[in-house]
Amino acid sequence: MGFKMGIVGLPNVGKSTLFNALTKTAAAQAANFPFCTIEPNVGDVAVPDARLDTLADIAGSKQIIPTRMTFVDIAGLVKGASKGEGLGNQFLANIRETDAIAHVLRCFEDGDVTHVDGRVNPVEDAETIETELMLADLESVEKRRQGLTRKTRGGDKEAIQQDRLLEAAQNALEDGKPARTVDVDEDDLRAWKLLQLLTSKPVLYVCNVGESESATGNAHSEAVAAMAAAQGNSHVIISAQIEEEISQLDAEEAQMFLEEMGLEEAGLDRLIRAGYDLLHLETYFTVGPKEARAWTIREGTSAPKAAGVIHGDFEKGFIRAETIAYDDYIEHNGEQGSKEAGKMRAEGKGYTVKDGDVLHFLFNN
Ligand SMILES: Nc1nc2c(ncn2[C@@H]2O[C@H](COP(=O)(O)OP(=O)(O)O)[C@@H](O)[C@H]2O)c(=O)[nH]1
Ligand SMILES: [Mg+2]
Repeated sequence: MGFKMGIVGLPNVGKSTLFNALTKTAAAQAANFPFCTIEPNVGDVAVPDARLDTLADIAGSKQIIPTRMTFVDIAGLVKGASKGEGLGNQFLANIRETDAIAHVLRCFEDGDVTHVDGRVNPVEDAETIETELMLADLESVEKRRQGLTRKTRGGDKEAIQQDRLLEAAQNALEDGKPARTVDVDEDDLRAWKLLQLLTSKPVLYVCNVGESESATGNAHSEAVAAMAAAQGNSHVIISAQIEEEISQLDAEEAQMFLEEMGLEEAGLDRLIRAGYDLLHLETYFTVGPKEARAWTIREGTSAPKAAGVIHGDFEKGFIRAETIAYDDYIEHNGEQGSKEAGKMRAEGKGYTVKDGDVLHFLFNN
């Protein structure tokens, strides 16, 4: 299925530096893991999860395969972008295809790096970008509503639903609010998603701070944190430059470097996990002597749908899922021990997979 985060922000805020750090780390892992980078501005990165290593250890798995998330470096966002300035429409289309937005904000002071507006003010920068995205949304909403009038008059149910949702978005946008502030009913969620409004995507602010500030943040990142909290959005503090340096080190060197900087873990790991949370994603595992593997699902996914992430046939022919909760698997030292302790459950079609479940699917061909 593959979840995609678009990295957006004004020019010179550190988007590409961050993207390069992400993909360099991924490239370094590519020796161990199958499949890697696709296009110059698109990269697949492993979702860090210590549980996977623990499971592999217990099962003696030969191979460890983490689950992945895609990052896209989206260039060209400037003031006037909604009117086609910069790369305008092209990058707006790129954003449309993403599931969520990582909005990079410059929080570092560095006289050598030009800020497009000549000053460092991440909160205003965030507003500049959000305004462009809202303008682009407003334009597309108006256009689409016009395009729907004939069908809505004709009583087309789907068109009427679309128009109702577009109207709600239009009201919010005209109020200066992003489409993500619209309350959408469960029944409308699918249609709402299909509208692919730029400002309906969940957003995560990435505060790019100076090298010496990555552990503590600074006054700029504090301002962003306050803004994010007021909006109900989350933020992470990262130094893109440090992350790029770390991405060039081997694991042991990286650990030493992190300790020197007073960091518990690489900022990239925090960023990837924050993206995972933002999208309400969960992980389940398949574990055996050959491989231990992590799979991504949305919160609330049924067992057959979860099986479908591995292969469509698993979903179609789904019979049941032999299920062991992660904690049980650890406590009883693997599958055999869990089975003997009565901790392996046979779950049917109605089961909602839980984060950390170790699953084995039975299906008809
Ligand atoms: N001092 C400092 N410079 C940075 C940092 N992050 C990026 N830069 C520099 O800012 C410039 C623009 O970065 P880039 O990643 O290309 O920005 P983009 O236009 O958003 O993709 C480059 O010269 C980077 O080396 C940082 O954390 N600190
Ligand atoms: Mg760039």
